[in-house]
Amino acid sequence: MSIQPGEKLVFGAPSTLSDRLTHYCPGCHHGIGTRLVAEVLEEFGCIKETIGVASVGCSVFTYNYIVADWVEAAHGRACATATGVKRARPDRMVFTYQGDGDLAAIGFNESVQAANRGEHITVIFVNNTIYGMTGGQMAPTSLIGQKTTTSPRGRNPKKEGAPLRMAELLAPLDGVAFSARCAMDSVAHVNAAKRAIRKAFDVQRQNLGFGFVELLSGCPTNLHMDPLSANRRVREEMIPYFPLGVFKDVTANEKAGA
Ligand SMILES: Cc1ncc(C[n+]2csc(CCOP(=O)(O)OP(=O)(O)O)c2C)c(N)n1
Ligand code: SF4
Repeated sequence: MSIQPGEKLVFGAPSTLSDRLTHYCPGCHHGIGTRLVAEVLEEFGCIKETIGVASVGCSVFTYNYIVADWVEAAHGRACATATGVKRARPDRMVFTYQGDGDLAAIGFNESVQAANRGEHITVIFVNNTIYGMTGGQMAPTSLIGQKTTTSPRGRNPKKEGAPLRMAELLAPLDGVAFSARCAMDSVAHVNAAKRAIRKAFDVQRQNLGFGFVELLSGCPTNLHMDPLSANRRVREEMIPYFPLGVFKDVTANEKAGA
């Protein structure tokens, strides 16, 4: 939108985002995650050298919004696809943007193996504790007692195990340079999420290894909540189980050891 005489732009969209309206439901945090990635790529001035790998899930249309080059991966295979892309074009900034069904269920093996190999890719993992696109099935991250279409009596840890904490699970692997969990339910948390995303791209720029950011998110549609309640759920139910923080940062270790 052009600025008229006498008007001052106080909050604009990054040049790395297209003008298209998003398909995300009202109150979905995918829009915030998409914007944060776009802002970081704009700040790094590397959008023309960036290749995104789209996963399968509500996040897939991110390729319509961030104006990088994109490759579409099969469901769960984003880290494997990104491995090939980065190895073929090590001069490119390569990232995946994946949901919890995609990364932690069908793609669990590909994700862990890529992290363990220390692939120089950045992985943005949107954890909304449910399969969004397909109508609300249980994910590996669904909370204990959470009712979904495939756990109508609530997730039972004796049958389905405890929810996976991916940021902590990946952090000890040698190939991982950065692993953090953030949330998108408040301005302070969104700002922290942006710092973590910047760091996860920065370790790739420095060829230090695998960069991972988990973003706790709401899915009002499949949780059958209004946007405010879904936001509150992140704070009151998700964060107590999925603590926020940086679980590994090799650059911090280097500084501490220097
Ligand atoms: C091989 C394969 N199996 C299953 C599906 C169906 N499917 C599409 S999206 C999806 C789950 C998406 O959930 P999630 O990754 O949590 O992302 P969200 O939609 O919540 O962002 C599934 C199971 C598929 N497309 N391909
Ligand atoms: S179904 Fe859920 S994850 Fe998908 S766009 Fe809607 S709110 Fe977001």
